[in-house]
Amino acid sequence: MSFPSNLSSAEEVPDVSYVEDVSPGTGALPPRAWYAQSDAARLSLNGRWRFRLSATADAHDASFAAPGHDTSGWDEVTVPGHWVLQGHGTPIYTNHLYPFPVDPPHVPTENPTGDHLRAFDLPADWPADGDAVLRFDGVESCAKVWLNGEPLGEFKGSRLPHEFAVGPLLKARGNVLAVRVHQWSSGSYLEDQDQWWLPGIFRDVTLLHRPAECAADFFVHASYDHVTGSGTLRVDAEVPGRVTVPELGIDTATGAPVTVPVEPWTAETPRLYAGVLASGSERVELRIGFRTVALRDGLITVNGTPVLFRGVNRHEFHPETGRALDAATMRQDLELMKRHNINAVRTSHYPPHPAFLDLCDELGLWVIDECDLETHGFVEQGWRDNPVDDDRWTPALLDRAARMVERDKNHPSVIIWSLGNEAGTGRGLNTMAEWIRGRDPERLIHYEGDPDCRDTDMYSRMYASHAEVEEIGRGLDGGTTRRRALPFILCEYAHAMGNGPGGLADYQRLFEAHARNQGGFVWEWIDHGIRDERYGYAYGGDFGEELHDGNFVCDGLLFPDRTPSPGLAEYKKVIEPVRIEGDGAGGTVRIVNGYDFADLSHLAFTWSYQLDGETVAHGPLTVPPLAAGESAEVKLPAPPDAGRPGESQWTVRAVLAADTAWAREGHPVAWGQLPVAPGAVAPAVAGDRPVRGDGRITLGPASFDARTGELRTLGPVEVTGLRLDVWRAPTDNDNGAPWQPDPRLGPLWRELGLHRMRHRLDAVEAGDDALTVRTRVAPAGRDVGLRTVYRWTSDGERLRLTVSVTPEGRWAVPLPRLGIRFGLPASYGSVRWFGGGPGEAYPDTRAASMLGRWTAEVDRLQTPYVRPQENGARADVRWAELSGAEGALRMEGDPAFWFTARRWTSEQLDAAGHLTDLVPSSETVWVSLDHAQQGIGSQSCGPGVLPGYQLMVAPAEFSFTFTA
Ligand code: IPT
Repeated sequence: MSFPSNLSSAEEVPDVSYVEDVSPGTGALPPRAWYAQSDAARLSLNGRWRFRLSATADAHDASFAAPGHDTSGWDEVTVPGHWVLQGHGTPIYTNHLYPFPVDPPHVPTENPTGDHLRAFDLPADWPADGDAVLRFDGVESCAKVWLNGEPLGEFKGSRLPHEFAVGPLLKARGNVLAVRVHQWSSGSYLEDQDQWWLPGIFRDVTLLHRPAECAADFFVHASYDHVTGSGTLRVDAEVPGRVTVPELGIDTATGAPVTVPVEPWTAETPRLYAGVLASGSERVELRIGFRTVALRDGLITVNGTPVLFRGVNRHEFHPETGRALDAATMRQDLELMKRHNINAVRTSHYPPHPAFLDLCDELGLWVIDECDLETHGFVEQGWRDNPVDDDRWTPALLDRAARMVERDKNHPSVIIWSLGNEAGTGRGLNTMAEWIRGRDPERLIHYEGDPDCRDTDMYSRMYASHAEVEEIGRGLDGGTTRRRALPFILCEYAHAMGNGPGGLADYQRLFEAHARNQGGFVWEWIDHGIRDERYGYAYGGDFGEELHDGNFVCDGLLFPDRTPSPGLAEYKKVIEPVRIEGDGAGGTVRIVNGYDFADLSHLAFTWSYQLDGETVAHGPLTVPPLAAGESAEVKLPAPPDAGRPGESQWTVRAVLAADTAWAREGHPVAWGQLPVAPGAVAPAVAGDRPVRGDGRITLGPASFDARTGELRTLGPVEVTGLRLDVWRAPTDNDNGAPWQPDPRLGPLWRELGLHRMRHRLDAVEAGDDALTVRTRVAPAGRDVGLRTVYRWTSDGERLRLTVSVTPEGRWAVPLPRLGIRFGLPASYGSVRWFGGGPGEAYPDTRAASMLGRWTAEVDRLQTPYVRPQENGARADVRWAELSGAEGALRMEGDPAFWFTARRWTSEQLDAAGHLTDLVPSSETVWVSLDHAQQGIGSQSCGPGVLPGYQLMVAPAEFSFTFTA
């Protein structure tokens, strides 16, 4: 923190009553449409600004705003940016708790306040006539602004634009813009979103020339009549002018509707027409998308067709710059979404940078634009004193609604306005909805917090269980009469915290089976881990916060650096817009076009044929350009294996036939595998006899400790610690959320002692044809146990292990995993396998796991969850080979198994709080061959693991064959 050196006694305590005033502010211009392209001059004021941080709102008077103020003791920050990410103070993470006493509208005296100063000259060609406005696109949470020493006003509403008229104050040279930003204000009570508290001028600051007859505000109405195929354009403008769309031959007055044949805009076919609004002396470029949004027969329709949302919730986040995002990052987010078959985004929980919506128009995404409003912390007091139910706050709420709608109303991608998130219920919300409906009856309204749907056009929920989604889909959920007639969406589901989310495919089936269920939005797009030297990525508590919610802020489908997590690969597969199904032996494949609008002409299809995972033939597949919703049985070629033995299958893929704005030709969109013939039954591994001698028992290629029965060597390879394993480092979803009714398995497992199982040796029996080791595996202090018998056989070359597990006692919880674990020398670092891949999979996250031959280094098998936890299993592995100094060790499963290998143990993984705590062993690679795994679910916020994916304790037997 830097304190000023020039505090003079002449300074007076400034009046900062506006900070706690519930009003939205004073002095700003009325909100209007935001647009990027106009021929009016503009000057970006982004860049380095002089900066002084004070501990309280009233530490300094306004003298700093006057030109000539001595800032020699000041620091500098980058605008857009947050000062807490630039070495001044620290971020705070809370989910819903206010990090200050709840006493609305008061805020603490300790109120970090950043004075920002920026001097600028007008460019030489700045027009001499006309006016100018100064625009702030986002400042958290309250700012007071001066230009050349003159106060312009003050405002709240962090993620909304504010403009001030500044024309008469501007000078050609030596302008001084002063902005005082307070971290806490009455506005903070309305901005209790689950995210980091990050004060600062975090979006652009721009000076805009306003020519004498400028476009001012305008509203583009562009509807589409799906019956006639025509579009109607009407641009209402505050200042009259002309609207031209050359491609459509349109040249009309503002306010006058024109109807012409057009191609409609949809998220799948984002057809935009370039137009110009010319009013007086300004020309604004328009990008017009014709589309009509309506509630029809109880469904959300666009251009007459119901849509299915395959959505995500997107917070604005960058690991270094917080909510200050550059254009490249915004585009990257959207390209990644499109490449992963995502078609919708909810701008949780505030309007995004406006340029993001331009990109949504261009690339094609359905957008729920959400207002900057959340009062979640009031839930702690049963919603008493909730600002949304207190008329004194209503002007602030209406101001926020208007700033969102006016700014974003010209985007075809925005089809739904959302009043906000988690704000309870109240008259203020009703008033917002009423105003929005009056201003823009051509879009629908969303809000999740009112189960009676008084203000909304859809019934929306978060984290409803599969069973409840099914009930809602069938219309059996009851509710108010109004609600019963409404479509349903899950505005949040599938909490993507850590490993997971599980159960996505099961949700998707329910969305596709019931028309009322119009899809959902996964929570959430990206982990909000802050880049940090000590922790790699920091989360709540890492900055010493008094109140915090730990790594609940890392719950995205992307890691903080925007690398896709396995959850995103899974989501892509589950929501793929083309289904490729069938029984491979039948000679055909069924192709279902699951798009709502597009036909399949933009895709190319291929087939390939695998024998034991290896592709032996491939070629193009001709698929008719099916219209949306249509399907066809397509003939496959004759199987190319001509009766060769082995496991065989078809893999059919749909890829982009040509480059698009978001991916190149050949980009994979959908795939399916059709099994043809199962693999051969493994031959018996028997005949050899165990031989005792010199403290060892040898059996075929292996040697064992004669006393303990432990495997010591397998051919030339040393093996350590091979034994039954039931523990996994609990995932965030295992640990569960306290508000969920399901048992929280992580804590229960620990209480039971599954992380400290003891292995009692009962017998080592060297028989005629097998070495049998009898044990009982159980935790101290409990009477439950697993009788475990290891039976080793060999044919002289290969070694086979059969593990038989018999539970004893009453097991009330599922197991984390059931399998064996052992250590190999560290050189065993390369893996080849035939099974599911290339990525991680668990019982309820395995849709994206493709059967084939894969290779990877052990280090690359790890999934870097920001808080370390169980990860990295590969599903359905028939065999795996680990290569090291002594050659390859092959492991075949009977049946197929889950394969995991890592350079630390599950216990070390469990003990780590951050990735930087994981230190690879220089001696051992730990290998887990699991017969079964507990599913993942999404109980870190939502429902737990569905019954079908639970690893219930029951007798089990499984075998592995080793060859070294
Ligand atoms: C829900 C919130 O809307 C969202 O912002 C986020 O906090 C999410 O949960 C969890 O990460 S509210 C929750 C109490 C259901």
